[in-house]
Amino acid sequence: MLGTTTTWATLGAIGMALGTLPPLWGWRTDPDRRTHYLVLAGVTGVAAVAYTLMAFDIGAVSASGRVVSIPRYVDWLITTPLILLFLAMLGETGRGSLLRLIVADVLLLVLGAVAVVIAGPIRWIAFAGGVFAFGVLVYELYGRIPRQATFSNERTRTLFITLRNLTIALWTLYPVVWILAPSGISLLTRDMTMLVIAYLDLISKAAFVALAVDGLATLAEDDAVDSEATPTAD
Ligand code: RET
Repeated sequence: MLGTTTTWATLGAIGMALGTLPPLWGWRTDPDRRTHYLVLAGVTGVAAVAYTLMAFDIGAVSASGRVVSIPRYVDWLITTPLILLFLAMLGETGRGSLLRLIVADVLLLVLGAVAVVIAGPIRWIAFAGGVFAFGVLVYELYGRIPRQATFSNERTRTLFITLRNLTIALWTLYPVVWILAPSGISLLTRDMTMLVIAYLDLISKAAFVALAVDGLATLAEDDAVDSEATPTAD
């Protein structure tokens, strides 16, 4: 059984479940940043459920001779907006930019899923549309948000930049894997694709969440030092 889709999905489920523990701990201990921690727990928590379903091969649909995993795309549709929401919360850039990010994100995922299931060359047009939407998302994260952001302090800005760079670097690999996988030119088998995507998902979710929790904990320590230094200030 080693090396099959089931094995990688099971390992993914375990990794995501473990990755949910640090934000739950933060949620209990830091009442000032409960929403931040809840968003982070959602990222890995939802993925843990999706990977459990995939480990049991639930929700795999065949179309045009290819398999699209419904739990995978539903997971992405819920959790990638949560990742973007967390980044937008750090920058406090307002609703407009969050909306642009989420519309671009949902669009690229829907186009990617459509491109898996439809037949003929038109699927490559859907894929190209997805890549274009990804370009809009990158522009927003690299260009606009850093210009408009009102970071509450330097540490928050650094945390944003670290997490944003990790996100863009890893997300860029997904369309590359899409092309190499059975969805594209079939250079990778279905098992290998599951391994590579599980690995990418673990870094872009569990590692993102771990770094974010660490960053939030440092911000909480700073708050504590500040209030000790100026006990009368609110
Ligand atoms: C697709 C194909 C269409 C073009 C593009 C894609 C990008 C997908 C991305 C997925 C990110 C998923 C993450 C999951 C975390 O667990 C849909 C493959 C651009 C960026 C971060």
